[in-house]
Parts: sequence; C-alpha cells; structure tokens
Amino acid sequence: MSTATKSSLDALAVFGGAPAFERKLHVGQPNLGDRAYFLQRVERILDSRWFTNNGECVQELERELAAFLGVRNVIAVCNATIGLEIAIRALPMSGEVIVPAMTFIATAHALQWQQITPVFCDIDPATHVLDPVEVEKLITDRTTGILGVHVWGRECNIDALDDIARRHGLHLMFDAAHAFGCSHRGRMIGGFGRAEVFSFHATKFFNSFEGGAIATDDDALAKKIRLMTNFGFAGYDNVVHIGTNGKMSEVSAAMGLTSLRALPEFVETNRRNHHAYRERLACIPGMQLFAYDEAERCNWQYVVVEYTPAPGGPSRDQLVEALWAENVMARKYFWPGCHRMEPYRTLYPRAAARLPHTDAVAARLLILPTGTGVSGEDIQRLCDLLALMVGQGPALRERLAGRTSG
Ligand code: T4K
Repeated sequence: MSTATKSSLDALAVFGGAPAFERKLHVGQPNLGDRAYFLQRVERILDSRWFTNNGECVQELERELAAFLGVRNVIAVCNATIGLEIAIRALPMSGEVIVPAMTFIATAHALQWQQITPVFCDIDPATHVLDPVEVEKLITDRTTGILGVHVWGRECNIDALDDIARRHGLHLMFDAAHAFGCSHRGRMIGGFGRAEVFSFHATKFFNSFEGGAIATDDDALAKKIRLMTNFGFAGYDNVVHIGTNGKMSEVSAAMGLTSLRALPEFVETNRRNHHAYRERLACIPGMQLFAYDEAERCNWQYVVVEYTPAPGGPSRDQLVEALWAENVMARKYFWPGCHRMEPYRTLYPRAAARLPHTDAVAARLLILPTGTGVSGEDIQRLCDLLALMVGQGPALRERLAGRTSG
C-alpha cells in the first residue's frame, strides 16, 4: 500500500512528509510458496517425530535439487556459510585463497575462520565478478585455490578461472549463494569447479528459512562433505572423520520443497519487476541498471543499480537516507567491500591498493527491493520518487547537507 505521488521536495518524508509507502519495502523480503503444502509437510514431520539428521524432507530436497541442477551430488546444509567452510576444508584449501572483496562478508569469513588468508582480488567493473587477469597476478607459492563468487547471480568468468586453476594446480570452487536457478552456457550453476555452494537464507528468492546446499560432481568429495556435515559419523557410534554440525533440519527442507514448487512463479515475478525497473530507471540520469545475460537462465533476484550523481546532485548515501524515510529500505550491498571491514582492514591493510574497481563500484551501488512482495505499482512509485530526488538533485543535496550540519 502506498500514498499519492509526490511532486515536490517538501513532500518527501525526510523533510517531514508522510512516507510514500505505508509498509516497509525490504530488499530480501522472503518469498512464500504454497502455504497449505508447507503446513501439510510440517504436520507430517511432527507426526513422524523425525526432525533432523537426514530425514525424509532433506533426502527428497537433495534428490530434487540434484535433478534440477543436473549434478551428481547435492548435500543440504544449515546455511551457506557453514557450507562454504565445509567445502573449503574438504577440498582442502589452505594457505592463501584468491577471492573477491565484492561479496558478502561470509565468503571471506569462511576462509579466515579456518586460518586461510583471503587474498582479495579486483573485479571486472562491467560484470562485478573476479577479473581473471588480476587473479593470475596474485598467485604465489602459498596459493591453493580460487573462490569465485557469482555475485547477483551473474556467473563468474568460469572458463578463464578453470584454465588458470588447471595451469597452476589450484582448487577452484564457487560461492553460488546468489546463483540458484542461473546457468552458464546453458548448463546450470552448481556443476562447475570442484564444488559450488548455494544459500537458501530467508532473504534469497528461493529460501528454506535458513539453509543452503553444496553441489559437486565429484563423488569422493561429496562423500567427505557428507561426513563432515554430520560430525564425521559413518554410522551409529562410528566417527571416521573430523566434522561439524552442518545439517539442515526437516522444517527447513520442507520450506525448501515448498519454494522449489513455486520457483517458476518467483523467477517470473523477479523478471517482470526487473523489466519494470529497467523501463523506468532508463529515464533517470545517472541510474545504470546492472544487466543480466538474457541468453542464460537467470533468477533476477537482485535489482542492482549503479548510481553516478550529476555534478551537485545527491550522493548515493543521501538517496538511501531519503528512500529509507519513504519506507524503501534500499541497501548498499556490498559496500564497503570485505577488505574495508574487520578483521581484514587491520590484517591486510595493503589490499585496498589493488582493488580500485571494487572500491569504485561499491561506492555506486544501490540495491532496490524486488520479489513477490513488490508490485509493478510499487516500482512505478519508487522510481517516481527517485526521479524527483535526482531531478531536484542540487536542491535535495543542499537541504540534506544543511539539515545534517544544522
Ligand atoms: N555468500 C554470499 C555471496 C552471500 O550473499 C551470503 C549471504 C552468503 C555467502 C552466506 O549465506 P548464508 O550463510 O546467510 O546462507 C543478508 C542475509 O542474511 C545473507 O544471507 C545474504 N547473503 C546477504 C546478502 O543479505 P544482511 O545482514 O543484509 O541481512 P538483514 O538482516 O539486513 O536482512 C536483509 C533484509 O531482508 C532486511 O532489509 C530485512 C529483510 N528481511 C530479512 C529477514 C531475515 C525480511 O524482510 N525478512 C526476514 O526474514 O544479510
């Protein structure tokens, strides 16, 4: 629900007007599939008294995911962060691993958590994924792997990274947290590198409340990952490997199965929303919508805008402040980059010098709400707000700056 269109700066909520939206429009508001199906699965779980530890729903979800992705093995996990940690350890990576800083902090933490140095590498500013030329420059005799991130669901330059990994004898794996339902050369993401890790967190377009999955075509690696996900148990009272607790619960798997049945609807809504944004943002100077490759399968789950203010125009942060006042909870993912957050800023102070594209892109990013909770009318109103804010840019900038300093 939203209120009437605004036509002057005075009407903006940041200056005391009523917010344009009565309820908050979140980036990452969960999608919900068929509630009745989910509740029926939960009833079954309750009746069965089998709540976790490789239950019926987890097994069914793993089978359906493997078929959907076209990979030999899928191991459901409690979240992607633990999934990354397990896959990294199972390969095993050690020493130094090359990774982008343009990612959610979990990618870097999954390495540093196990005393592996994340060597932050710059991105291609056009695609926001690892620049293979820069990757190769960072290889040392301590490097054991490359951890690419298919950020926004846009696939890495997989072929070039694969070639580098082969030539240097490195492990290649992917953080595919954003890339469920996306493809590379027509093949689903999930089957590349040694392993790929998906996130099914509530904020992802496909969710299992919390959750994730590790996909790999390598049967021996999958066996090891399965052991590691369940404390190393090979059977009752028989521990054969170091492990942790990475298991997905039955209720999460039931939600995953529910989301899987609604996948076409979720993707179509995201695609429609993306196109609506594209049409409206094209008329607003300085707003560049990140483009997906429409020749590939795509989940369209992030509406990523690179905003370059006109001279005298409002800054990205001022726009975010003004949008939040209107109940549009736009985000600045992944500003300021992992390298500028602790402990990395202190541990690796020299990393920033080699990340000019990461810093420049991160300073421009504005992520806008999408998903089944966002309608075409919401997008129109939101873009009308942006047009007003940018159109009256110098005045908005001055009033916001004056308000802060006053
Ligand atoms: N690798 C990459 C590249 C990732 O992006 C992520 C996670 C991971 C690895 C690790 O995956 P997991 O271990 O989480 O499976 C959020 C998510 O928590 C995180 O999963 C996600 N990426 C990241 C991009 O976004 P925050 O700190 O921004 O979350 P938060 O609490 O601010 O929520 C985001 C927005 O969603 C808020 O505006 C509120 C809204 N929201 C959130 C929840 C949880 C809802 O409307 N409903 C909800 O239930 O990290």
